[in-house]
Amino acid sequence: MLKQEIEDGQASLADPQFRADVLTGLVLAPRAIPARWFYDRRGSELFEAITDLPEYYPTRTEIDILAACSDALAARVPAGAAVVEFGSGSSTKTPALLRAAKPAAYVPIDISGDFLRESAATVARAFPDIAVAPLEGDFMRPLKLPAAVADMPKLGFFPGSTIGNMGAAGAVDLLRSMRASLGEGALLLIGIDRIKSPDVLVPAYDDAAGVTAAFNLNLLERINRELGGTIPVDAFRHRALWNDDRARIEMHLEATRDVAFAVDGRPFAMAAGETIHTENSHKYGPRDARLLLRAGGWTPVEEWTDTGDNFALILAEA
Ligand code: AVJ
Repeated sequence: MLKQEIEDGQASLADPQFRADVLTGLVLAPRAIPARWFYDRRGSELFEAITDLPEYYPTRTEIDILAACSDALAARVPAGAAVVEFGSGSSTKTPALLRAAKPAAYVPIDISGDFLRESAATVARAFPDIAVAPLEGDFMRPLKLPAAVADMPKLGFFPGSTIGNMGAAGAVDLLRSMRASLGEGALLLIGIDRIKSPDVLVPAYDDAAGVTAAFNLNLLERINRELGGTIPVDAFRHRALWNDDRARIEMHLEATRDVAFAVDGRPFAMAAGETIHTENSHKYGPRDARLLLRAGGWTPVEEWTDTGDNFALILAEA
């Protein structure tokens, strides 16, 4: 087989949506690729490493809040409930929630089937009294929950401020489809990162050890691996900046010299200083967050924060 045929063969194994998003994103002005494509195996490992960084406060702050509010939360959750986790990934925050909410069932939802089955099995072993019913799918759209939980009260769980990756319109759409999946009267516990000083925010996305830089640059490696790309990764650098007008951290990949490369056989050129926009992480003030929830069809009922008000866990009702 010719080298090109082998490469074409590999390229054709890639997710067609990934290829489409990269090929269209590289010709947008400004260039942009959706953040969801960070999470191949290597990207997921790098994200786990980010959550342990001293500068990356959200994960540890949210876990502390969850531990501190567990009695108050338990008092709000009806008996015999089903916890439905959107984008469960490696389910790191799940044990703290399950200990507090003591549900009858747990439904982790994730797009990555491998990850999903692994973490569902881990949770099932640790909580033998809870029925675990994993659901493989894209939670951006309304989903039909497993029949076994149909008649149980629902508690949706959407931690990590993942909603911050979306702009206002996308976040409202997502909240509405969660409401459609969970039904009238359901509860939703959602983690939302607060607006705070750029002196805290920027280092959280541009750490001294360079893990976030590696996470961002891995997107280019993934394009090279899966889409037959020839991007010179060493000609790019990680940039993280606070966009105060839009209340968001932005991550970009900046070309440090003029570069020419191919992806899937198509040629691209970038001048030194040009960027590819790879992620937005929107932050919300207390009222902003509640307004967002209301726009998405959810009524806030209680919220918990850390002493520094760095991060919020909000409980809302459909
Ligand atoms: C997983 C989207 C919540 O925005 O803080 C962390 C992703 N990117 N460091 C975030 C991320 C760079 C993270 N979310």
